[in-house]
Amino acid sequence: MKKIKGIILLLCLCTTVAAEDGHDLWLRFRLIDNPQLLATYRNTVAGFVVYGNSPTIAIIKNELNKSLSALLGKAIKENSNPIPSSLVVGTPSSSVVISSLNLNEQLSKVGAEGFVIISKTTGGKKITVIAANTDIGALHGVFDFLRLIQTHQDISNLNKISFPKIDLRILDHWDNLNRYVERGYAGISIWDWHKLPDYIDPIYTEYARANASIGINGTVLTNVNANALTLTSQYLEKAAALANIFRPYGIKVYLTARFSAPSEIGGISTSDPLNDSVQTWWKNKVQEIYKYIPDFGGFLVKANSEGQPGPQNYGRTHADGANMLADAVKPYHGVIMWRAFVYANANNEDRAKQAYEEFVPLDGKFRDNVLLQVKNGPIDFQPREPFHPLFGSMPKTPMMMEFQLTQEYLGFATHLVFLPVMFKEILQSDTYAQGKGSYVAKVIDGSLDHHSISGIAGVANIGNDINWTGHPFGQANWYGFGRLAWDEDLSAATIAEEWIRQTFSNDNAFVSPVKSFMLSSHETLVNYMTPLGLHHIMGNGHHYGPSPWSNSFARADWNPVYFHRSDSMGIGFDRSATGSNAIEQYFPEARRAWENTETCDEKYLLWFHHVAWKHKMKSGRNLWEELCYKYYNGVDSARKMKDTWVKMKPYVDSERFEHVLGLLEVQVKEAIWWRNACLLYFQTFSKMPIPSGFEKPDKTLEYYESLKFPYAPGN
Ligand code: GCW
Repeated sequence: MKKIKGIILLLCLCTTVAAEDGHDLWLRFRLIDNPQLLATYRNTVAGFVVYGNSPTIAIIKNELNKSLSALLGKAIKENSNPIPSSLVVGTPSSSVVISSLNLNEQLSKVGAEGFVIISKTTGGKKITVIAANTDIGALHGVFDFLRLIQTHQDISNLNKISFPKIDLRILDHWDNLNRYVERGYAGISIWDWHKLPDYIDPIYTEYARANASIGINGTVLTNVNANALTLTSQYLEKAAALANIFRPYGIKVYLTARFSAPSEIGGISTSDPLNDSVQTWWKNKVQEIYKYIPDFGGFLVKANSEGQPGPQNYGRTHADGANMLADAVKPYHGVIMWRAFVYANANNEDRAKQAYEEFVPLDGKFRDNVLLQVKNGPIDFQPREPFHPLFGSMPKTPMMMEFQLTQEYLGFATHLVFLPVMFKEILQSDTYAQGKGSYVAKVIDGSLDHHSISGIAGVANIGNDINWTGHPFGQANWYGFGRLAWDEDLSAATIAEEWIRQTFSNDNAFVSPVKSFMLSSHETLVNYMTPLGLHHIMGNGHHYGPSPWSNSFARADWNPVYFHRSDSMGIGFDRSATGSNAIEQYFPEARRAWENTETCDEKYLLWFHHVAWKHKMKSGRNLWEELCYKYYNGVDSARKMKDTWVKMKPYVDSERFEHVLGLLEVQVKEAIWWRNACLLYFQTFSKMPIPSGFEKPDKTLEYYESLKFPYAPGN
């Protein structure tokens, strides 16, 4: 009996894919399951030689030994000299072998972080070389090489150079010192401040490794809604312990600076940036920080926004505030990332216009180590927004992109949405700031205005959940952000495919359908949440679920009704010349695509126009029918995504299969909720029926309006 049970167990183990909790991310390094490929890989990489001597080099050796051995199913070890079929890693200064290969021309292009991977024959031996100018560059090259193998690429004849166009590639953590993550949906913060600096959780090294593998080189540890205590020696010591872990992975630590810190923890009666004692306080504080963290990156600041203190509290400008901090970090080569997410309570102007009005007059007034960090769109990380009009409008100021990876407005960690599609939509938008081809990407990488510094940030979706991001597919957004930050020219399709192959399977029967639904997942979500340019119609405060009827905030521009403006005539926010004229903040050529209701790109129709319910759309349907069509279409696509996933069962371990399936079921349910609630509500204005053929909402508007979520996460 025992024997039979044993055989059954063995059979089960052989036929199912081993359970995985997702913790390994895209760094799973499972044995190559294609025998032919495995043989060629084994022939190409029989051993490795790594030159140099630094903590980073130690990391490289360990990574190659562990990961190559796992991928190739046999021990791949370090040799002291290149043997035939070696992988050879190093810099010209650490290795005579590398310097004799004459890679100067290639290496002159890759800077401090890039690398060259090239197949060579030297002394009659065929070798694969990963060369860089620094050990960090070599580490990036090693991860790239491992990615080639993990995604089953041909590595027999490589000739590749790769380097980032954007200097600062940063994750912003909205993590509080009590480990609560603002807008976090994947558990609590991975920074265990209480136990730091004495207990170093292994998760910190895993975090650094994962980021290094995709080229992220900075992390802002703390929330932009900042706590002055972060800057006390007690916490600096803790931040320094993290910086020590991250350093050999090429990752710098940044902190958020609470503007009123001089008064809150410095005992000064003011925090006026033009006050001498305040300036001295910051200089001393910065000096102290650099004692703890010699390669500290600098500060990220949210000032005079949503209740945060800032220079305007003292009658000063954003430039005065940023420059004071910039002067303090300048001697140490630090930077200030000053956020442009600014809109005022008292200001009656269209919220979409306020940041532009505030900052454009300050162009040219910032120190050269200040970057202005701008959200992708002018309102607030909505499922779809046109690009922010500040891009291209401040040529004298380096402008950083801020994307949000955590899905505050895109279904929390429950909805599957592959964000690189949306990121690409923004990066590829043409600002026309200097004529055709003035893409947002070129503003960000500094090439349009010839800036010497550039940056991009993603608000992290990471927490202490076993799989890091809550939703297993949330990892793709972290991965995709890093990959795009490294190379904005990568297509969303390439990134999705890389990620699927590393995270799940190289089997095309899996890769192709999953890639296809990932690529359409953003449009799917936009359709069932905010089609045709609708925005900001989610639940008040917690931002969970639909709530287009909400009008309870005293502050108009926090209320959904402010944004959709439905009435008996039509729906949408008139930002054209007849309305708030926000459209004027765009360059004429860019504006052209949107300024006329008849010709406006329908993706943004209700963003820029208040449109009559019976307005004829390009499809021939009227606006109301089109709205219904989009909402129903979104739900259908969500259902199809779930149906496709069901068919993927044979290719995925049961743990991750069931997890994703369960979440897709919630996503479909919530998509229906969004559709029904929004259409029933908008119908009270359009007074037209939901077209025949569509399933009828199964609940009433009153029911949807009665739902309350006092404990929705992340708030
Ligand atoms: O979208 C809003 C969020 C706030 C956030 C703010 C910001 C950190 O609801 O939670 O605060 O944006 O970006 O500053």
